[in-house]
Amino acid sequence: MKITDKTALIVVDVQNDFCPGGALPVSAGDSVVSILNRYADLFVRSNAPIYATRDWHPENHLSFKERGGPWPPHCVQGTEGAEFHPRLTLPKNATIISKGTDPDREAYSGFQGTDLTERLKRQRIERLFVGGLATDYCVKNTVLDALNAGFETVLLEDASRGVEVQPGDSEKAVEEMKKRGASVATIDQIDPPG
Ligand code: VGL
Ligand code: ZN
Repeated sequence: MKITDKTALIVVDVQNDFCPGGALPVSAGDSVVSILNRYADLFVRSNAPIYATRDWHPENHLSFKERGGPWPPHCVQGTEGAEFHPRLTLPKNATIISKGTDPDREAYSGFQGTDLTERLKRQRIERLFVGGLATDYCVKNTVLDALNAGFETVLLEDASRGVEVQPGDSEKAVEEMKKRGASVATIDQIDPPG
């Protein structure tokens, strides 16, 4: 698989709260960091754009338990938990997409309530490589929305981990993404740049 200037990398929600020690930890969530750094390096060397989404909730977000939602408070704007993992090395020109900022709306997908589609179309991007946290929520919804928006979409399986509220949720999510037309890749399948 080749990275061209029509390919973008979407790094999904690699934030402290989704890593061990955070408010809504994904088991071994931090294990995606070093592999995503390798993907990011390949994209930089290929002059291909990198986007990083972040869950960026107000304090009173409807997904939080005190408002009847399913989750403990997490990724509250301006807190350390909402920061990207300290070992994630994104280039300075990476585009950050904040989502879930409306207190009254859930937004698992990086496309929901953001200008991500317009930005990608403006850059003439045709294919997306998507990895991060969590496979069974934000990665899944981002991949499905990408397919709906007409992008050829590749799930980076070695760079994604799930919350697994129920065991097997990640595997189910991967099956659903594939059924809807996503392909799946690992880093050994990417052609070296140049
Ligand atoms: C996510 C649960 C709640 C995610 C975000 O990034 O997958 N999961 N908010
Ligand atoms: Zn959230």
